[in-house]
Amino acid sequence: MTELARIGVTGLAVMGRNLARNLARHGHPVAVHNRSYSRTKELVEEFGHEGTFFPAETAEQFVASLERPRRLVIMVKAGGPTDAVIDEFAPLLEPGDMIVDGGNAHFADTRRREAALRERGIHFVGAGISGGEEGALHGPSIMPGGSPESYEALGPLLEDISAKVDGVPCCTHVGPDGAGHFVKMVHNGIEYADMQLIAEAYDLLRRGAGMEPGEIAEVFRGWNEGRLGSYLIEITAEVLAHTDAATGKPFVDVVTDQAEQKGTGRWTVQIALDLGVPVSGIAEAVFARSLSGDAGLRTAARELPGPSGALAEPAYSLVADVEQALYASKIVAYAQGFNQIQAGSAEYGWSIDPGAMSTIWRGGCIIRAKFLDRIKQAYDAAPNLPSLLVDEYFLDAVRGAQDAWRRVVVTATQLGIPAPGFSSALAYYDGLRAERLPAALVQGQRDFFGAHTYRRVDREGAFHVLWGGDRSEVAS
Ligand code: NBP
Repeated sequence: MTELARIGVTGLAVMGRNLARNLARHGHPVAVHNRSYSRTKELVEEFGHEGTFFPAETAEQFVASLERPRRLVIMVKAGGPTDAVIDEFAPLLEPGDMIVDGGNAHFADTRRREAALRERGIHFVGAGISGGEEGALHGPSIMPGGSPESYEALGPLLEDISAKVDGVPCCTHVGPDGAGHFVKMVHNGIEYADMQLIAEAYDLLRRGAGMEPGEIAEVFRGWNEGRLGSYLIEITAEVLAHTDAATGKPFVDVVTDQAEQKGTGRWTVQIALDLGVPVSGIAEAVFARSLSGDAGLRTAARELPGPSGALAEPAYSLVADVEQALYASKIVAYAQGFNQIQAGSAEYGWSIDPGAMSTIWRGGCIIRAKFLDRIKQAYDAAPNLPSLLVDEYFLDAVRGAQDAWRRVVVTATQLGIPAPGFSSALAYYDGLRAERLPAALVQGQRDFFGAHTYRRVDREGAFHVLWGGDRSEVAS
């Protein structure tokens, strides 16, 4: 009997190529295919010795080289190319076969594709994959959606090639249809928030405390040994310590200060608006990137008056305060992201286990961090936790951090250093804990101009004041 491939990967740019190599290195015979055959050839020529590859020039050859039920992974550019590849391969497949989309698809597209392929008996699995190029090769965090049945056939393979932390794979079945891509989207949103908070911490230490990038790198190295320990803190230290070879200047000083984005952060905020979940940390991060990128507006506004941005004396005590502010704001960003996952899960009936998500984010992915263990513990203790902020550990952490957090926001404001992540996180926190919010006044305004009615604190029902008349209250 001819040997067949256990799984196939089509789309062999950086991600697909490394994922295929990862599968082969784990002893899984893998079929490989790409629109332009040159990539397929290159992969096999360069890395053929790493395992068993079945190079295919055509879609038909590719499908024919897969054992049944077929497992076919698509790793192409998200959007139109994914649909084009599905249209090409679906007619060649049989009921029971599985298509995995490992690209960064919008979860709504995944829902649409899953429903259409389900009609034809084909399982469509939208799988979020995080960790970039290196993760795909050495072990990413994998967030697969789709049917539980398809996970039975795919799960062991995906878990095998995923990152492991304490022997636990960073891959689990997230939930049906688009659940995997939804969770990957929120993961990326949290990544945006995390990066923005770190950038604000750097800005405060650089401009506020007057520290040099090399010194700040050392601070980040120290933080990485503590509760903030994470991939993003670790690489921040590396970037800050790097010197530009051409000029001898700190690398961070020769890079244009205009952050780019590919869209997953924006999606997270758009969907959060639809779900009515405040993810202000993620939103501020997306807006901060947009502001940084609007060169024309920034040039036009350069002369706006404000403080100079430096403390009178170098203030090394700011370092400890910023660490506290960073930790507290990070907790808020994650709390908001997990609330969005819970809201999405309720909206679409996905039954996502938030504790399991923190488990699979502990390794492989960009937001891997020590404190994800704490998040797991929090959801294990209370699966329906309304907010991470009310978990005992995080409550204690924020209680301990908040004086410093408030000082940092005040200092940033006084120095004219923008800290939208730190300050919006604090505003969210204060909003949550307020006994009375000014929303009562907003309800009054809405009733005044639009007769939108309001509810009372002391009686059931909806009411309206006859604002244009004698201002008596009527039940509506
Ligand atoms: P790209 O997103 O750069 O896509 C390039 C691949 O798509 C090539 O294989 C290309 O084939 C193929 N392709 C295109 Br473009 N249009 C096609 C079409 N109409 N039909 C068939 N194939 C088509 O690759 P990537 O950076 O490896 O990312 C792959 C997926 O993984 C994306 O969805 C990405 O968002 C996601 N992702 C990337 C990262 C990362 O760090 N890069 C991390 C996590 C997820 P060709 O060779 O013939 O042009």
